[in-house]
Amino acid sequence: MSEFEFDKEEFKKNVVNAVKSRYRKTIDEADKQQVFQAVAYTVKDYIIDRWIATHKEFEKQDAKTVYYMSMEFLMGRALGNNMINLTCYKGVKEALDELGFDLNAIEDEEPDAALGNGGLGRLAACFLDSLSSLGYPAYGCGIRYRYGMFAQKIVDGYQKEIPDDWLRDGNPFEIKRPEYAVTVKFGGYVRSYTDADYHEHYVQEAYQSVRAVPYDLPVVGYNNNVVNTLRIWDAEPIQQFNLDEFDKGDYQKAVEQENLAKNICEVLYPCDDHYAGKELRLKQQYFFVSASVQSAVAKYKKNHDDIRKLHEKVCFQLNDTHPTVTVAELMRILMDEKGLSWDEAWGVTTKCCAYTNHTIMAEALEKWPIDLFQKLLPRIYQIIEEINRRFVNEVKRMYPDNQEKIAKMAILYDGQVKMANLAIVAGYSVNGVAALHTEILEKQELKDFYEMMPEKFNNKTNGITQRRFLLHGNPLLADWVTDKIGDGWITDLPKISGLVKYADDEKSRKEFMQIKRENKVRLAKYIKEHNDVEVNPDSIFDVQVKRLHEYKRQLLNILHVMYLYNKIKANPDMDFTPRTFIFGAKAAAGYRRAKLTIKLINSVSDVINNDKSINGKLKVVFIENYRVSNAEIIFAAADVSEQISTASKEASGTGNMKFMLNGAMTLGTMDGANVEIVKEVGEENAVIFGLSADEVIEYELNGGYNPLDIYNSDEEIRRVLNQLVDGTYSPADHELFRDLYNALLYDGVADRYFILKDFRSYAEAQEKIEAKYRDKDGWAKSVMLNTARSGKFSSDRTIEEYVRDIWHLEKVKVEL
Ligand code: 26V
Repeated sequence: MSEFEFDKEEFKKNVVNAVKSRYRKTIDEADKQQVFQAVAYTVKDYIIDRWIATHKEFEKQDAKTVYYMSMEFLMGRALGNNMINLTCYKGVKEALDELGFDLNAIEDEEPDAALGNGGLGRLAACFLDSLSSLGYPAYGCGIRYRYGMFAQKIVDGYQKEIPDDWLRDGNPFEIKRPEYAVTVKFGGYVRSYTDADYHEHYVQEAYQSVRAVPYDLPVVGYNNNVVNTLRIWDAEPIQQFNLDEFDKGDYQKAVEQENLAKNICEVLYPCDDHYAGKELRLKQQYFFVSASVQSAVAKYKKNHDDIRKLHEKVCFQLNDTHPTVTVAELMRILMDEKGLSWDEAWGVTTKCCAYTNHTIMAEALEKWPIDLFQKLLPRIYQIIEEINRRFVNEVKRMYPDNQEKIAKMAILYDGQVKMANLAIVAGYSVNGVAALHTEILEKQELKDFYEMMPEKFNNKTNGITQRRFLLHGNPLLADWVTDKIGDGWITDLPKISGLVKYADDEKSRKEFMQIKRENKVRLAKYIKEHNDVEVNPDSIFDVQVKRLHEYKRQLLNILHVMYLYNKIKANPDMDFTPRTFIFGAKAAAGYRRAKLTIKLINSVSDVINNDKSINGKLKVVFIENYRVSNAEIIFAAADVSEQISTASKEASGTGNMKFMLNGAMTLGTMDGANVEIVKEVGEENAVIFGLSADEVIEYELNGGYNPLDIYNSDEEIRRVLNQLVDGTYSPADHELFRDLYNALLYDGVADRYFILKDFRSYAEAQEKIEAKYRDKDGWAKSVMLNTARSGKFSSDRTIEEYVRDIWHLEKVKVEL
């Protein structure tokens, strides 16, 4: 493929002109934000031609398209990634240098598009990058939240949530497409009648409606001219102020429609752990699903007559249960608007929809109270009722007199609409996101469904895009890799195994570790600027960054830090390799225990970082406002990747893969994709500890275990626990951390996440890490092999598997 020919002089001219026409300023008068905007608009001009050409090509080839339906897309910043994928990053860097600007500083002017919480949202973003880079036709369908994931401030050790007004300065890459706006209806009731031909008709009456207006964002493929679309929907009132209705005295209705529109896209729910029957969330789900399905059907109808063949050109992938109303909305459109019979509509729908499960945590499974659901979506509810009636009959036929099967599998049960059951019944594919996770779905969580319809189940182990997380995030290592093995790895990550042979070469090991050190210096600088803490780049950078959850066990990590600190205090001369423990995590605003864990980490950090007597052997840093942009810097600098979830709870994890790619060693449990990572890299190049998933599940079936046995018999653990409540880390209020103490020892199910049970095994694993690190050559070899054997974990591989087994798309070639 021909590299895009970047004309530096012309680029400079365009940027200078953009600053002039947008801000009436010369380039030397412009501030960094203005230069960012000018550069972004200039880059967008390169994208536009490719975007148009891509869609011409899709139409010409009449290509099948996947619609990736997701409440979350955690895109991060766009400028750097777009330049990388256009292959003009270095050219732009030079151009800006010559204009007197530092590209890194200009990139820092862009707010993250944080339209997601964590793993599920970032996976969606990596998938879009891979779809474009592989040349597959795709739309991401989501919501244009006015406020994304909150910005986190740490005040007195506590998390404070600040609204993330990410659109304040405008989004240079988006295009509003009012010509594709559609109407979405809520509430009212369903009137039915039979026409002269004895056809039943259903009409929603007395509803409220909003106008769904799409904004399109380009998703640029790597060096292939392909540009797909992330289509995010905004809600506007149908009429700004309806004088007509006002005149009729229907003032209230006009105001209600305006409020409905204002509320729907206001915020991303900043939680990913706990289902709560929030009406607004259901409104959000139906809003973006209805708009997306309507626009997909309209697009299909433009070039095709027979709606009965929709599945030949369209596939909806449901990213978790959140967009599951897709099923009923498509049935509604096919029957009520296109006149298909139930059986015809069902035939099409069940060939169009596929579902991905991302969690087995029972609290996260979506179920809506029937009355709420029915009131908000009366026609959709009717359709779900009928789907349920037919499915329950089928279950009764297969398992006569088996009430338990119905209790577990029915879509409507116990006054609730169970979204996972609907997705499984109507979807033609159900996939988990790592081998272990899929196995647990089949054998435990979804066992009954698996027995009834095994052909639907399959695994798609997650992946990440190497273009953001190595090429953009770690330019030093990326250049070094390319130097050694060529640049094939950028579009074919398994080629990175060409590095294996360099792991035995002393000079290469030195180079690799020198790059790691420079990346540690870069992170140390970031920490100094943001936390005002000095960290030693020659210490082990031991990192846990991810959402804060009890099951992810940040508490295990910090308890172990407290334990180490006790040891060093007791024996100041002990042989100890200096360590920097780095945390980054947002907690859901209403998740008290998670927020208290953040406070604990910061309190421990305060005590330890200020204790001169330990000579800087230990440092603890909590990085504020963890997000995609600083994640790139953090992964590049890590020595140790903490993946310490209670086995069976982490469906896959994707941070684990980003660390591996950047040459960090995994310290983890046999959970999620860690299992596959260890298999690729070899047991000798990772450190594994703790209970297995089977053991955890076995304990759980027996109601847990008794942590007091450990507390009573292990003096060191007891000391650490007592320090939670004796004021060591909270001198002003000894009771501050009582809740954590109680959760570990006394709560209903005490130590539900097996922290004390795994503590000793974790502490030993940490000793192994230290021993390995001391063997400089051995360590360098191991972490190089981590990079070299990360090939499997590219989202390009994941997408190829989705295409092969579920979506059946053709690649499209775009020439300019
Ligand atoms: C669930 C809920 C429940 C209702 C409230 C809002 C909300 C928002 C998101 C979710 C889904 C959480 C599931 C999730 O993020 N799973 C993560 O998915 C990653 C990608 O597959 C995977 O790597 C992580 O292991 C898994 O925790």
